[in-house]
Amino acid sequence: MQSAIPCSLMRGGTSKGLFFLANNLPDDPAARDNILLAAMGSPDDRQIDGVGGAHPLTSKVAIVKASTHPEADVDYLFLQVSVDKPLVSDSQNCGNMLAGVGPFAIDQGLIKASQGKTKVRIHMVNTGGIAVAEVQTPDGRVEYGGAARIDGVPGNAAPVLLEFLDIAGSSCGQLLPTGNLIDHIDGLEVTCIDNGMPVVLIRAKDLGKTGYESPKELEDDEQLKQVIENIRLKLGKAMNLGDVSQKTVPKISLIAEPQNNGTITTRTFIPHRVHEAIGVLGAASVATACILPGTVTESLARIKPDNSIHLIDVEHPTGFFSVEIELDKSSPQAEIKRVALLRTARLLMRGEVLIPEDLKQNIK
Ligand code: NQM
Repeated sequence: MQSAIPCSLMRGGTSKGLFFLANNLPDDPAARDNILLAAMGSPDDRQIDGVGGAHPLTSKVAIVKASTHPEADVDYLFLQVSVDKPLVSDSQNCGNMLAGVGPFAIDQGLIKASQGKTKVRIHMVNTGGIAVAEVQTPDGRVEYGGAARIDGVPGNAAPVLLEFLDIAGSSCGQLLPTGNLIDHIDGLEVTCIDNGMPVVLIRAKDLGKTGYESPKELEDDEQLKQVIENIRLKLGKAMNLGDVSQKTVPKISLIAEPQNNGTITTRTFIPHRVHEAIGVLGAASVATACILPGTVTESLARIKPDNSIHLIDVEHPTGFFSVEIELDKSSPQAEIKRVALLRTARLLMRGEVLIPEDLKQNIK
């Protein structure tokens, strides 16, 4: 006999993973993590004995519950389940899985849907900010089908609009975690930024790359990966993230001039594999660096004439990620007022994940 835990398998943006109601998992993090490792089939390169997809982008978990936060409807805890190590990390948020949280909360009856569209206010437990997701709910139920398209996902689906009001410094305490627009490390100029996700931007050409390589080409370059990991470990401390050797932040984005009329091109290490696209909050951080004068993006990014709302098209290996950033021009430093973007999500399967007998004592 195995133990059965109710959950849903969902695509959120360009990621995929299991969504659980918190009361179906143990409260104790160690017991919970053992169950999640078993559910995903980690550690194993192929995750053959679990439902994980053998890549960090498909080895993700969202845990959702009704919120006690005064400004939120639900709490969302994101957990990254390592593919090849017995490790579950809450050190980062995930804006792609976030796209599935509103639909999941409505499907599970945590929130009552309105007629037409339903706004779900989500407390992002990992970083503490609030996101508002607008979910399509004609007839008072989640509609997954629709005409919206996002790069990195075939076909189309119902739009899920995501809006963030307070994500600057989400993990590092401030937008520019080192206090500088440019830092010098190992002979390179970099920009460290956290507008929802801690990211280090490096000009690809400074690392001997074009910035237009495929993820596989970059992943096959062992020397490059070592250089990037050394920089990441050093900058983790400088960005107030402490020892990041077991953490999945900061991300490293190699940047280059846009190739397809966008604002900038990116190739993003997350941090040991290269993203097939770019993370949601990762894109928000890169886009923000593009509108700050004096960062390493300055000679590369093509920014349209200045106004209070910037639409930044972040190019990535499988297309574009468009991020809208509204600045508060009345504040002396033109503070970021709002970040908005489009995602889609889809419920793929609903049921129970089965956990081996020896973990049974940990299951509620
Ligand atoms: O940056 C991958 C993803 C992510 C994270 C990663 C994300 C985000 O695409 O908000 O969505 O950078 O680890 O799921």
